Amino acid sequence: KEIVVSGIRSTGFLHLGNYFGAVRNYVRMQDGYRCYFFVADYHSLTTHPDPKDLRQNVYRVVAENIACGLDPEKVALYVQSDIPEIPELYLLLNMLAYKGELEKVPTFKDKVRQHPDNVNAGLLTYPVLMAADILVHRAVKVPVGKDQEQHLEIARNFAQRFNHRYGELFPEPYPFDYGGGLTRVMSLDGNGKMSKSANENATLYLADDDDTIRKKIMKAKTDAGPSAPDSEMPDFIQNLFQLMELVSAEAVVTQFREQYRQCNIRYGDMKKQLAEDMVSFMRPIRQKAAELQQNDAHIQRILREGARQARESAAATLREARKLIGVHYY
Ligand code: AQP
Repeated sequence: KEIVVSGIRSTGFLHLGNYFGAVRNYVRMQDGYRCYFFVADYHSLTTHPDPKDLRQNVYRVVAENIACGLDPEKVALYVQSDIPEIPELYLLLNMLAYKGELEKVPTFKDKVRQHPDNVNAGLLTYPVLMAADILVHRAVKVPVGKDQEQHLEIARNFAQRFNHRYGELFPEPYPFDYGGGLTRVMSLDGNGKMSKSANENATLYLADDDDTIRKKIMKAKTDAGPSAPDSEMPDFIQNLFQLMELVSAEAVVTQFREQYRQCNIRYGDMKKQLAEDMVSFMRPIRQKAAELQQNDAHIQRILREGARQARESAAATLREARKLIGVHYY
């Protein structure tokens, strides 16, 4: 089976962007691939260093993934910090990563803008740790949202450099999505991507209750509507249609698309429909996640078993890497 890796940072509540860009594909891939899915707790420390939130955030990510349909019997579900081979490979890859190229990464530049008082080396070397997460299992497919595309390109560069310098070890990992192209769910206010740490009133969290979902959707950004038939759709309207495609019946989506095309769409009606369908879609996920979060022992068992499987795979890769580099003396 082809090897798949992907991770989610433990930086807060999962939202629809995480679901749409990542978790939905994890669930679809779990039968046909050998999957390693993890909670990226080390990655979260670059921007969320508070120890008091970490544990709960990690447990929540696990519970929400399972509530979305991920089956820990089929995949290795683990926490990044349980696999010491990841930081070891990260160190080795750091020798192949250059300061100049890391400084040019757009997500690094964004973070510098957002947190000018905390431009730590972990932030700069984030793509190196991410490459280690993936290469440690010699994965070929990485289900991620569009925001991770460039990080994957960097991971491929590191794989190539390692292979070139020391000998063939790593296949090149590519981002993966079932649809045509990687997904990007926008924030409901139309400002950038939906994210755990962005405007919470414009982010749909999997944990939001029915009324909160309705309120947020009804406030989503819209405009005066198309002025001419077949006029181009602004990205924030495309976003609403994209969400609708996820949760509403096909006939309903077609009907609103047709209204848009004919310039007689009423966004109030569209949002009401979307809100109700979203509520029905999200309710069982929220309930299941809440139930799972009552049972720490169950989550711990899952994480222990996931770590066991992930370590087996990671240790095999590191044995090979050390051998190729020459780091074995007796
Ligand atoms: N808006 C999105 N659309 C599509 N996919 C998305 N992903 C995140 N946002 C969107 C995908 O979800 C996976 C986990 O990403 P993350 O842990 O980096 O999540 P985040 O929501 O971006 O949260 P943070 O921690 O708050 O990060 P920043 O600092 O970016 O705001 C990935 O596969 C990602 O592509």
